[in-house]
Amino acid sequence: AAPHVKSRCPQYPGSKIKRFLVPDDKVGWSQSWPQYNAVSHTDPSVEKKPVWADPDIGSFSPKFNAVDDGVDRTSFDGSYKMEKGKPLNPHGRTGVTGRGLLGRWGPNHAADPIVTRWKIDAKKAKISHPVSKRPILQFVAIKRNDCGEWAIPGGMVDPGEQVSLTLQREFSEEALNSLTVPAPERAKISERIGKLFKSAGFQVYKGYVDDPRNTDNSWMETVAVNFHDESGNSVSELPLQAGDDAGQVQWVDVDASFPLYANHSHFLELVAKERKAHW
Ligand code: RP5
Ligand code: MG
Ligand code: MG
Repeated sequence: AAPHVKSRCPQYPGSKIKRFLVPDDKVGWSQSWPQYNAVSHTDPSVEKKPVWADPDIGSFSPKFNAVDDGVDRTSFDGSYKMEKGKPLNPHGRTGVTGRGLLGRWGPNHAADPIVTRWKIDAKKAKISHPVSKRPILQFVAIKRNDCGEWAIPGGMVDPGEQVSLTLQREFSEEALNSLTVPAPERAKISERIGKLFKSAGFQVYKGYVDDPRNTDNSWMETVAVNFHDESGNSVSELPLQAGDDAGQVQWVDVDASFPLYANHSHFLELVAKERKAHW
């Protein structure tokens, strides 16, 4: 696999921290590099000991590479190594040690709902791309409040939570603003999207996320699932409204040139391939 890139972004998000620069050929832990001097950083929001974060190592020794007290500390990449009691990022060096903005030591599990429909014209005919000649997919994208980048409306899996529920809950919170709409409306929303999310969906990706928050000891992993509204009459008809950690929400054309957060673009490429859509 290509070495992670966003996980080595020069400036650590939400801070003034500059990562220790890691060249491509020094990413892998198997490359000995005595001069490596990563910057230690754990964000104050994590040090405050919120419910979603682990305590500091030392006072805390969870079962790594296992499901521990409802928290999934296993990695999709297999067994990860430990160094001085801390998990080692399976994709290599990042230039930062500690947890940065992430709550968990080791893998931080998320789920990414990719909700799609076909782009149609006024007569409801599918629109094809002039160059690729393939029909254009659209997906529900949110603009993240933390960094201003467009992204899939994903979120963290709560301890003990089924991933299928995380997918639906995060979509409802970020793209339909379920946390603040009045109760009767919320019921209508959950009925409508419940049908779409109960359908099998296409599992697009399962594994490491090249997320800018990753460190040598903490990293993101996700399960990305595509829920496709083929007829355009389920979610397509719901009014989108940004909520929680999303500042904006809209249907965006699936296209290689649209920049997205972390490696979300890769997930959309896989969706486009599966649906034989334009990329
Ligand atoms: C990304 O962070 C995942 O792919 C997912 O979209 C997201 C989860 O983090 P939050 O949105 O909860 O910050 O790595
Ligand atoms: Mg969320
Ligand atoms: Mg989110």
